Amino acid sequence: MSQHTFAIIKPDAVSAKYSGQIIDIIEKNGFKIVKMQKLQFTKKQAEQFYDIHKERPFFKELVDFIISSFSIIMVLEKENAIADWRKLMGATDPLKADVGTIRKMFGKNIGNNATHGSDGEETAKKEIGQFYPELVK
Ligand code: FUP
Repeated sequence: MSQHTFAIIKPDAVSAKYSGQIIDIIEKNGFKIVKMQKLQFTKKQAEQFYDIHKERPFFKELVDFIISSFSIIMVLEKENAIADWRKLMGATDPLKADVGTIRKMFGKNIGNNATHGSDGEETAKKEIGQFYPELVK
């Protein structure tokens, strides 16, 4: 069954002009881009988006990074979209990510790791709903 996931091309990758290459990889791997928007997260949007990490030591760093510059947010559609997008991104730490994954190719370090992807069905619904409530009704 077709599934939606929430993806972000993060400020490090947008600033480095990797967006085109990353979007190309997304399309070549069979994802349909249902929604796409370039925006700069506000502090409020970032804190809501990352609220599951609010007790973790890197929370402030995470928020400061995502609000630092423009991101591209997307809703991707595909069979098994959530797991397949995470597989295509690779491990959170680009140094540990497999060859051929987006984070290996475009990520700098565990914070500046080029992309985000929802980690499960509930998270996908929450993340998509923050920006596109009409899709999760
Ligand atoms: P992922 O689901 O792969 O994005 O990874 P996590 O949910 O574990 O982490 C979310 C974000 O927090 C990562 F994209 C980067 C950041 N992070 C750190 O900055 N330091 C850490 O030790 C772990 C995660």
